[in-house]
Amino acid sequence: MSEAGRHSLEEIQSQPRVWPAVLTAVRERRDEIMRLFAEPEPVEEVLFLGCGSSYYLSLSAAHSFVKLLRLPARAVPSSEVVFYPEAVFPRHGRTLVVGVSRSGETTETVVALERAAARPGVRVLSVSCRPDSGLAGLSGLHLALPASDETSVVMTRSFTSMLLALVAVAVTAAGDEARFRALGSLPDAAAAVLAEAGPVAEELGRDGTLHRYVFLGSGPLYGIASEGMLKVKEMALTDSEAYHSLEYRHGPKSIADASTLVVSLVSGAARDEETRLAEELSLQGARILTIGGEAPRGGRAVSLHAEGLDEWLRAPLTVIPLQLLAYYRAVSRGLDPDQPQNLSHVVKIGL
Ligand code: F1P
Repeated sequence: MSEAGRHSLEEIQSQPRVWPAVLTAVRERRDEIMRLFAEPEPVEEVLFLGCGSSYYLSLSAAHSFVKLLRLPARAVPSSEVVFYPEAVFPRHGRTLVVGVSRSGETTETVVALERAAARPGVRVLSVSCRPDSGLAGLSGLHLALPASDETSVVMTRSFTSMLLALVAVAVTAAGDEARFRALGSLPDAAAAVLAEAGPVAEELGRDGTLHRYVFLGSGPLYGIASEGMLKVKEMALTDSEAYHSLEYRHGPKSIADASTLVVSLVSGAARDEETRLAEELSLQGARILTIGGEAPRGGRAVSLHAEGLDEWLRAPLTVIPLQLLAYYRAVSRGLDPDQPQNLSHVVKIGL
């Protein structure tokens, strides 16, 4: 194996090994999690803050909070809280603000969390990969996942680990023991996805006829599609786009052709329509890769090895083929996905 991308590949492949520690970290804080949601009064709404990959994983996590806790939950980029607080906090409610950041040091997220924590009725949960992160001191409860931290600039296992932690928090707060046990099956499923997706991602990632990557996802998978888009841009310096699946018909599909790879993340709720869309795009000439569903004739498919698991619980698995695709695309272009051009491990600015 060449040196370029060594850390990214190791970190992608380590996901089945590091996820059990994530579930343990959440399990150990069970009582504190229950108290955070219930005291002094039950939480009324949840707001996730993050930047880049941490924002995208928050988009997906918000869906699991809505589904499992029946609470209004949404995610916004941290900078929106800094510059447009009145749009983000339209009223004073009992809000749980969840700060998400691998480093725990990204300026917008630290400032947004400081400002959110100062508002009446707000309680703060944060998740990062650093126990000594700047977010910890701002939070009523801080979940640190040090085994999921990374050497590579781009986020891979930290993305899935922080997403898994937040899904596990929602399951814990819902008191749903059966679903918590079901999460325990994800590391084995991740190993199976890695094994199946590897050769497919390598073949497509090395295919020099593909010049545009499009990621489609609905509901909890839109944040995952966005992360796929970001991985391909960051690691492989390749044009990529992400859309809510059916939005793709509303204009963007006009330029899908044989040089376009459409990666369709197949959901639970919109499965039939997403399958029809993939068939339509294949007939138009685009190349298709489906994740978690049937591929149209001539397309490729990767399964998630998690039948029976709700779509918002299996979301962390869905990211793995996208990480591999970006990795192989990068190394086939002679790039080093560990150190992408113009990017740094943490973004610190003067706010
Ligand atoms: C997130 C982030 C990444 C991006 C870049 C800089 O930071 O913006 O999404 O890939 O490497 O950091 P964090 O707040 O999660 O540490």
